[in-house]
Amino acid sequence: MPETTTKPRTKVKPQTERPKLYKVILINDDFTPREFVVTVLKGEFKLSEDQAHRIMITAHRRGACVVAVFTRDVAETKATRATDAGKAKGYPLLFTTEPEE
Ligand code: NFA
Repeated sequence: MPETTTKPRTKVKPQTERPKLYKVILINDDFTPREFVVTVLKGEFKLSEDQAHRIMITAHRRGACVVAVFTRDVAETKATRATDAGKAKGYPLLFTTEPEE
């Protein structure tokens, strides 16, 4: 009977893990001027005038709107910078972050 030998095998974890993504969410308020919101969206999130305007209007009508998704660090940095841009002008403009499902 031929002997069967088994080679030791090392289980390698597949390199397919992606970082969890976080949404940056624009919150509506009654005070921040529309055009200022558009300017911040263009500057911080590199959106076109058209994209920025759509997101601003969606937040204005529905209360909030997802701006974009990023890794956690990038999402938090951008949300903070965009919120601070409003704060610097005395506006209550707010961007939050939330993990994607
Ligand atoms: N609701 C604000 C206004 O009417 C505009 C706005 C939109 C503010 C989206 C914040 C977020 N001036």
